[in-house]
Amino acid sequence: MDTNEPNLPQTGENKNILTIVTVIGLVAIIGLFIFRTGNSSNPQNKAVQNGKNESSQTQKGNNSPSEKKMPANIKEFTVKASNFKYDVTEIKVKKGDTVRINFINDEGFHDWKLDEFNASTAKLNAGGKETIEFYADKTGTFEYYCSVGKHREMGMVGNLVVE
Ligand SMILES: [Cu+2]
Repeated sequence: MDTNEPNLPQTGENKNILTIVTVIGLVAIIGLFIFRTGNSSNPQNKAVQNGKNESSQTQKGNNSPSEKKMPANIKEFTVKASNFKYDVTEIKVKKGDTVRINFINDEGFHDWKLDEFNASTAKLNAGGKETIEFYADKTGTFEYYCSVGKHREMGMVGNLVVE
């Protein structure tokens, strides 16, 4: 209805509009003030919320790139080497496990190597230790072995079974 007569030069009406605009402006300013005060009176809530947001973001950051590799399923084994064998010759895990090998060389010069998973320790002297980890992403039976000299042919081997 007002839009039908927008150019009416009635100063009275213009004044009314000005008043209304002023009142709306004041209400908006007061509302903004109350809103701000309300927020700043709860700094703890804000901090907690921020903390929550940050922690959930960090968790997301950890989860998304390696969701399958989450360390929920770390299977840990200690394998000792001597001349010319391992004390553990069968390791069984499930597909999706992260396998951790604590390799200890008790005697001689040996390593622990598993080609299919690109896993290997350094060649260690007696008394040497090394821990390696790899992700068992496929099922099957895979032979781990010592790559020093002819140790593999001499029977310095074992099997990783991924079910
Ligand atoms: Cu060896």
